[in-house]
Amino acid sequence: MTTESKPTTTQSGAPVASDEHSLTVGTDGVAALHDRYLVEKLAQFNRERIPERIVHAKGGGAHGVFEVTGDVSAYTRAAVFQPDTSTETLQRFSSVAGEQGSPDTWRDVRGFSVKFYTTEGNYDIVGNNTPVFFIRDGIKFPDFIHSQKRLPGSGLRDATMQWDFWTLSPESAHQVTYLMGDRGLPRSWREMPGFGSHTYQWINAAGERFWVKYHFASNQGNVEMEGSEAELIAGADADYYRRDLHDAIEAGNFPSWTVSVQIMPYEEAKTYRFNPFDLTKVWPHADYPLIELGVHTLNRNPQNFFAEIEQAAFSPANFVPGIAASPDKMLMARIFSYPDAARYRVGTNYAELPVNAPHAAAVNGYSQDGAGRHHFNAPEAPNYAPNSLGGPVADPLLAGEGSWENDGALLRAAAVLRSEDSDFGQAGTLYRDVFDDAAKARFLDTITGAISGVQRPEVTERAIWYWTSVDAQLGAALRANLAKWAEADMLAEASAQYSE
Ligand code: HDE
Repeated sequence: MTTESKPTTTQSGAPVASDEHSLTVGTDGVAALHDRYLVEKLAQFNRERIPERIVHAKGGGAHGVFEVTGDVSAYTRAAVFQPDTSTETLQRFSSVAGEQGSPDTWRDVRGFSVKFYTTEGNYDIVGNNTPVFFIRDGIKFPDFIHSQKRLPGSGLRDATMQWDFWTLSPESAHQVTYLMGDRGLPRSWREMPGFGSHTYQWINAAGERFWVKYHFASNQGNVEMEGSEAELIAGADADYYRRDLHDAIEAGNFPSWTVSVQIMPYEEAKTYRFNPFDLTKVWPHADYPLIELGVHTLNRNPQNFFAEIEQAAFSPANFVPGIAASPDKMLMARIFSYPDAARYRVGTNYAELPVNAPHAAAVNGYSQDGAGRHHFNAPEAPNYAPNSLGGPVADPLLAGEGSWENDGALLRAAAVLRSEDSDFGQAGTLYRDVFDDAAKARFLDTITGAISGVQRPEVTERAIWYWTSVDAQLGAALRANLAKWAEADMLAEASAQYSE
């Protein structure tokens, strides 16, 4: 031990004798079970991992600040969004389908989660780098994810099941167009946008309600990479995005996003030409222009990745007064799912961890005990409500919850279709009007490559129908391209056999 070093101790603080030699009978004898430090060291090691997130397992993140630059006080009373407010934040980026060690640059949607440590409690926006999603009812989510992850038998990912699910779920077309387009391969997390994706409700100080969508525009610009480059990087540096974010922040090059909202008056949702709560649709900016809200900047790397990023629990259920849910079935399923996942993955009292607890608001309540509990009220505080002992009191005015009218029988059915509720319409617009010619060509190559892996002809045929429904010319080009690729494959196979 040098004079500067502190003595190594057990977890209970007592000095230990050695980190090199276990206690044995003689130099080559059996190990003693009562070497409590050896036992502690191995047992702790066995428990270092917590279950990885079932989706969005691979990610990274940083701390930051959100500064309000606009004035949306007419639409929400939320303290975090009032003029000139500045709020501490945590952001996590992620890939969806890959596991913890998967390469960052595999084609995928990217997660975009922001936790705002507001004075009224923590508010989380848990979104993606795309404004829409693959499905519109949460009951389909486990099936969708199964189809994108691995076959239960071989443990391999499988193009046949991916396309089987997508083409039997045509509401996926808009999001699959994003995924197979350039948006599926951002050059870095810094150079991609973020979206809250769902429609949320805002409530102002007078109790008036609005529908809102969040947009985070990268101030680094939107930059993507080509498929061939992404594949090379996947092999050379699996942590490419994580490293990029860490190094940029370490160098003082702080990435930022300009945050805007689209706002729909409450009543307009009832008669808008498509269901404005459908997560497979975007709201045209011509109808609902972007209104600037603020700037989000990431400026501090985590000191401990596990404590601050792996154990971070984001949840669309974390609302604050003046911000609420909307009648989107996906959002409702998520409001259940995220805290449930955190209780399983991190533990019953996950919300007490420094990264998850509020930083600018107090926690007063009646929940108690459970594994790992360390926050508790004074012994004289009552642990039940109502009480006459001065315990905390629930206050609906303070809570500022949202609301909407609902009427109808309890049933299982899709929402009633409106005039522009087609599954393929917005996907076609994205392909035709947003992609330029070069992007269209890359897109065709990407879907041809992906569908070439399908092993069942009826699924391939359905995939051609799916893209024909998005755009007839695209469907025809896909059919021709698939035939060309198959022929090239057959020729390559034949020449390989000939040379054997
Ligand atoms: Fe998630 N999602 N999700 N998701 N999601 C999770 O939460 C789920 C959906 C998103 O950085 C899980 O703690 C359901 C849409 C992000 O830690 C889980 C449904 C959007 C992250 C879960 C959806 C997302 C997650 C995995 C359908 C964008 C990473 C473990 C109703 C708008 C958060 C966990 C982070 C993570 C469930 C759909 C984004 C299982 C049931 C739509 C960014 O709870």
